[in-house]
Amino acid sequence: MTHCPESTTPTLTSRHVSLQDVIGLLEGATSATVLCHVQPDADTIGSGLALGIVLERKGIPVQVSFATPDRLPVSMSGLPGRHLLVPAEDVAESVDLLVTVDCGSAGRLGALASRLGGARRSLVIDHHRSNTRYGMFDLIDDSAEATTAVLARLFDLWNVEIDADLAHCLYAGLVTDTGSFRWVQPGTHTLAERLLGTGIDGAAIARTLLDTHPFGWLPMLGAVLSSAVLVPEAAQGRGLVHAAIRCTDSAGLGSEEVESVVDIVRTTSEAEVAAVFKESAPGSWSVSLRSKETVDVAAVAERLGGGGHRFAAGYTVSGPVESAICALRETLG
Ligand SMILES: [Mn+2]
Repeated sequence: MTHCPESTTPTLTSRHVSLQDVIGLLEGATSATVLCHVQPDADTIGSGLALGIVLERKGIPVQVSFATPDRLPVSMSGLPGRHLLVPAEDVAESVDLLVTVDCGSAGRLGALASRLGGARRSLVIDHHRSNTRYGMFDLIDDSAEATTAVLARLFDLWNVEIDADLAHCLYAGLVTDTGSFRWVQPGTHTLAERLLGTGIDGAAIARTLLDTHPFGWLPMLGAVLSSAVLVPEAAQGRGLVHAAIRCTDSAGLGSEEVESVVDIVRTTSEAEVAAVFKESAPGSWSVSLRSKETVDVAAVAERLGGGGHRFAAGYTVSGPVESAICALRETLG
C-alpha cells in the first residue's frame, strides 16, 4: 500500500546483499536510523524495535520511527524497545546508516522517505515480493513469513543472543504476519518454539495484538459487515466480496479495529478475492486485498499503484468508493 506521494522516491537500484554483508553494514555504522512503514503493523514495529535494541546494545546511537500516525497503536504499546521510538519530526536529517524494515516502497515511509537522501548508506530489509528496491542495499526475502523471521536469521548469523525482549518483538511480527500461524511453512513453528523458549508469554502477546478491541468495535463490525457485497461473477467467476468502512463507521476506533475487518470478510466461501475499502479521510481510501489460492493480489495491487504479497496486498485510491470498486473489478478481469 502506498499512503503518500512517491515524488520523494530516489531513483536508485539497490544492490542485493547477503546476511553476512548486512552484518558488516550494521557493525560498521556510526549512527543508525531504523524506519518502519506508515500505519505500522506489529511486523514492522517488532522488526524496528528488535533491530534498534540490538544496535543500542552494540553502542551504536539509534533512532526508530514511523511517519504516521503520530502515536504507536495501543496494541503495540507494550513491546520492548519502545524507548528508542522518536516522533517523525525528530528523526535526524542525516545519518550514517538508514535501515527500513518491512517497507515495500519509499512511499510507505510517508514523510520520512525524505531521510533516504540524508543517509550515507541505506539498507532495505523486507519480505514483500513487490519491494521496489529503493535503498542502496537490500536484503529482501520474499519467502520469509515475516520481516521478523528475516531478522531472526540475521541475529543468529551475527551471534546475537535472542533473549526475551528480542523474542517478544520477533514473535509479535511472526504471530501477526502468519495470521496466528495460519500461513506457515516448514520452519515457522521451529522459530516460534525457539522464541517461546525464552519465557515470553505467547498467549498474552497474541491476545494483546490480535484479540483486544474496545466495545465500539462490535457496532462498527455490525454496520460494515451488513453492507458487504458479494459479486460472484467477478475475477473470472471466482468471486469478489467487498465491504467499505467509512470515516463515520470507524470514528473513535483505532487502526487495529479497522484492520481486523478484512480477516472476517475474506472468510466468505463464495469469493476467491476479498477487498475492504478503508476511508482514511473523506474520499481517500486505503484498500486491503486478500485471496485464497488462484488470484495474485500483489499483481492486482501493483497495477493499481500499491503492492504486497501474493495473497495479501493493498493500495490507495481517492474518489467515490463506487468508482474504486469498478476499477478493482476491471483489474480483476
Ligand atoms: Mn510484514
